[in-house]
Amino acid sequence: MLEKRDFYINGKWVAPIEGRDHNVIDPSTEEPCAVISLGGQADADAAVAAAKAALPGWMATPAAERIALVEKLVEVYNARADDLAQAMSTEMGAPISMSKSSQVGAGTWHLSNFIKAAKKFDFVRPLGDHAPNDRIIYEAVGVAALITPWNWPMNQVTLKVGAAAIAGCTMVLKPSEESPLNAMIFAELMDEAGFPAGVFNLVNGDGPGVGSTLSGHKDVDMVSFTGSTRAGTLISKNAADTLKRVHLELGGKGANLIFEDADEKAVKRGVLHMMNNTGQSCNAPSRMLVQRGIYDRVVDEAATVASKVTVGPASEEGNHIGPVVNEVQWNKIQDLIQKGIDEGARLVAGGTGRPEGLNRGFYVKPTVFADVGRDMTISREEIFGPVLSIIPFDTEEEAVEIANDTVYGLTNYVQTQDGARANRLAQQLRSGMVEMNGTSRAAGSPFGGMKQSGNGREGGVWGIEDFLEVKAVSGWAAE
Ligand code: TXE
Repeated sequence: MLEKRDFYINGKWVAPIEGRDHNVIDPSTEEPCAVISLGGQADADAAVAAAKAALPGWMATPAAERIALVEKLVEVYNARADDLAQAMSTEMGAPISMSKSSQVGAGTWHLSNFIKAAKKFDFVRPLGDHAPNDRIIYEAVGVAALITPWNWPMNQVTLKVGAAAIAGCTMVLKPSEESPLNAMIFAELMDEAGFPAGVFNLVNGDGPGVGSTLSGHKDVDMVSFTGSTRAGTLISKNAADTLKRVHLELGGKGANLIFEDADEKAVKRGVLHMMNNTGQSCNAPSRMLVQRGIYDRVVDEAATVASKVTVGPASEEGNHIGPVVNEVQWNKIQDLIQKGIDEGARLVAGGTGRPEGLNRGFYVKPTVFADVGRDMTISREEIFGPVLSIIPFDTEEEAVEIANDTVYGLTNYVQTQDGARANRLAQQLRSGMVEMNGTSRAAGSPFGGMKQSGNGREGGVWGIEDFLEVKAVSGWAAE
């Protein structure tokens, strides 16, 4: 069992001031795989003080030097990719092949995109030809608290740390208490890359403890949070007293609109996308909206595809799906599947209980419901498990109305070979992202949501700008 009780503050691994032991549980086996410390207010205070002290020096560091350190980070990150993947598979249950490819790979991708965007970014620029003595200075927001979840752990950590570092912010990372181990390796990498002491700090803790201390802290200028809408609301309220900037990337209930002219792989792609990461993605296409003329065929195909998705331990190579992260999530998913049945949706694949032969571990059956009513609980709540809801529609207008009839607005998907319709829908769907016909957003594209899916954007130049203030200067002297 690993002993990982320390925090990374001011360039050193230090013992907690108020730590209490916390078992990290391997969801594939339900056994503890490490003991970490959950810190308290004093630990959060110490990390914030270090970040505050390092801020002036880091802000004054030329952008090119900050970028060079992020380049070094990519190098050391890639060299430790296997360790990162191993840690996250053990603590959050992503199958090892997937951890190595998409989970850890996402970090390399985001950091590289930030570097490209930053090299073209003018931190000081003219207002315009009409105002030769005006300048716009893009300046770090200040000390940033970065609070991350467990589902795509390195994806989320790199999106925040990479952007904050390039912008000139100093930071305190509080990773999820469910997936602290890969974040601790990441802290070693920040150290190895050579970031000055205090620029990056890591404190483990839970939401009500370290999380809420950071979001309410008077010396924290910004909170960047990814997680549940529930916690995002609490963070916003807690941050209100100090009016700090709050960036939120929250839940989703994405619709995948499948029209009669969709390409032949659309249904399989939609089901597998839903099951990816065991359904634990905020942008999962969890509502499949299907046009009536192909409805029966699509339901049959979706059920067949889902029933062929295999489930197994994270340590096994292959393209199966792993367990969900913990018992709370497992119970929540079971309750929602049961609600789907009780409220009258037609179960066509999966169901409650563990898949055959997997009696220990938080495994869920890949599940598909057909004839789902738009007001049923499974249509409205983010399930965060491998559960797909299929809903019929007749017209394009009706499809848009159903898709937009949710408190969330993160990602929607459209499957049609009619280009004019696809473009029309891209404008009508109320979400931060719309992906057509199996395409995925290119490097540097912004990630984020509307409505209760949050605010702000991560990735590329937009991600960097979220950590920057815009300062207007007049009377700039000619140089
Ligand atoms: O999330 P929490 P949970 C959704 C998904 C899932 C549900 C619950 O629907 O089923 O959330 O997951 C920290 N102040 N998403 O309970 O609690 C917490 O310590 C400050 C969507 O695991 O939001 C952790 O670091 N911080 C999502 C982080 O918030 C607080 C990813 C996430 O935990 C806090 C994960 C507080 N009061 C879950 N309370 C996505 N957008 O991808 C908790 N935290």
